[in-house]
Amino acid sequence: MMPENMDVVTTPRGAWSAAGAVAGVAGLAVSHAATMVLTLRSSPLVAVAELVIQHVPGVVAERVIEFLGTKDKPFLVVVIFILMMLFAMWAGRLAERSWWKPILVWLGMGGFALLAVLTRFDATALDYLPVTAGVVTWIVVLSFVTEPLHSIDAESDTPADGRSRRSFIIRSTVLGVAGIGVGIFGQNFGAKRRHVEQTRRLLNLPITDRMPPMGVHVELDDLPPWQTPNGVFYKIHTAVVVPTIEPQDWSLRIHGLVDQEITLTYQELIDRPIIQRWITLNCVSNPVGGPLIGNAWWSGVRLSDLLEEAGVSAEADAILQTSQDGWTCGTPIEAVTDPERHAMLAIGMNGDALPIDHGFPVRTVVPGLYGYVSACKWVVDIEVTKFEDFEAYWTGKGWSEKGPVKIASRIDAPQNGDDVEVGVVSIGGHAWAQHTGISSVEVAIDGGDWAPVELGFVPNTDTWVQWKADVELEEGDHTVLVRAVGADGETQTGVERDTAPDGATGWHQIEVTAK
Ligand SMILES: Nc1nc2c(c(=O)[nH]1)N[C@H]1C(S)=C(S)[C@@H](COP(=O)(O)O)O[C@H]1N2
Ligand SMILES: [Mo]
Repeated sequence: MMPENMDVVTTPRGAWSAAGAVAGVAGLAVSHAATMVLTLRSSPLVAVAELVIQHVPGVVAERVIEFLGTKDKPFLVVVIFILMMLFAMWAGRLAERSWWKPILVWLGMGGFALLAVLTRFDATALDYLPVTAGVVTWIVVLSFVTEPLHSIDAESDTPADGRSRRSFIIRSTVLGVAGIGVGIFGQNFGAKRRHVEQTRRLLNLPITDRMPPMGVHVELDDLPPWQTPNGVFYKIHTAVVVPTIEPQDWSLRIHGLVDQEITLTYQELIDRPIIQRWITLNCVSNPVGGPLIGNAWWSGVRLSDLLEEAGVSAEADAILQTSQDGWTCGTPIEAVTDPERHAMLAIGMNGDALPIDHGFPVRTVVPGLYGYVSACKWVVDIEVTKFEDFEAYWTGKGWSEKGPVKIASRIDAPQNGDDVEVGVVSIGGHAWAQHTGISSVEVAIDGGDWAPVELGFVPNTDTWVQWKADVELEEGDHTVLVRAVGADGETQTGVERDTAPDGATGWHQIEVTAK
């Protein structure tokens, strides 16, 4: 028989260590998940192991490798993991008497991991994210799991203590399991994205790469290129975790007010005639002078052909597009049924298969309309319908139902606040009025008269155009204003309006100092 007082125990130190271990595992799992979801190369834990390998003296490393054969790296990762868990348990024990000491331990470990991650030669700007996510998880989980421990009375054993113990056990179990769950999700998602990325790279699509046409660039080195490379093309989507779709799993259904529904597989889509065009895409949320615009060589299947095959009913005035992640947009029917507009289901961007973040395997591109009403990424469903019968994602949030691109212009060089040399200064930038075209661009210095500038070549009216002006600047501060005139005779308005509900207006202005 056990004596009655056998289970009169103090808050066991083991409980504090266990809490630290739970937080430690959860944080590592979250950082691993973040690494996988962002498709970064390797987790902070692995980065730390690599840093150690780099800095261990050669002889030691050789001995270890000799001893362990090819298992040296997993072995090192396990050793680092155990070390981190010891630190985590220490942080847990510190939490008994102090709220800030454990945080110091976490920050120390995080700092070391950050060093390991950022000193890698292929570090990217995103690499700090998994470490940050891990440190935040450590801090939050530890304080949450240890909270009930604080109310356990070390001297006596009351019923309230029993409740606190139970609460502690439940919290640590739930968070431990949740942490591991997140890690497994991240692992699977990351593996999926890597797989889709591999499929994407191996695709042999009937598309071609194209150099920008002669003459599109004005002679000014500081301008961004006329063709925006995929890697720096702006990205806008509501999905936190973007869809990863294997081409063979993709299909598109065109239905609604049509004579005959069409369902297309990826293979059926790419077997159709392919059109390729230079088209500038821009976002309604782009402020005056802002960066949410890019120009690419798009390859795809003409949407008007497909809609003609489906047979659009005369009463339809819109298509409602839905992406695999449930985002929707409504596009005016005339913009997608007019063959001259070249609206397309794009499969290629700048000669490559569409990047995952830009809508792989298929997205819509409609020249002349802002992205939020037209450029559905990961598109899987097109319903021919009427505007009065639906509300799309952004129009349900106060943005205009229709979003034709407004004429606009931007100064790219010099930049606001730059110092320039006294004398002749070259100023340049971009102007656009997609599907209308730009007839001229003008600049005004220090509130003076508008003067026309030199324009680059454009292959069609759907791209932006580069412009350049050489102006004479005396010593001192100067303002530069730009405005564009459309091929339809419309002069860009100077009235300043916000991006909502249908696109910003106003002239882009910069200030420079000539020295
Ligand atoms: N599925 C989906 N497609 C989308 C969006 C989105 O949030 N989800 N955003 C739209 C918006 S607002 C713009 S401006 C363009 C941006 O396309 P990009 O990310 O390829 O530059 O995509 C459009 N297509
Ligand atoms: Mo947008």
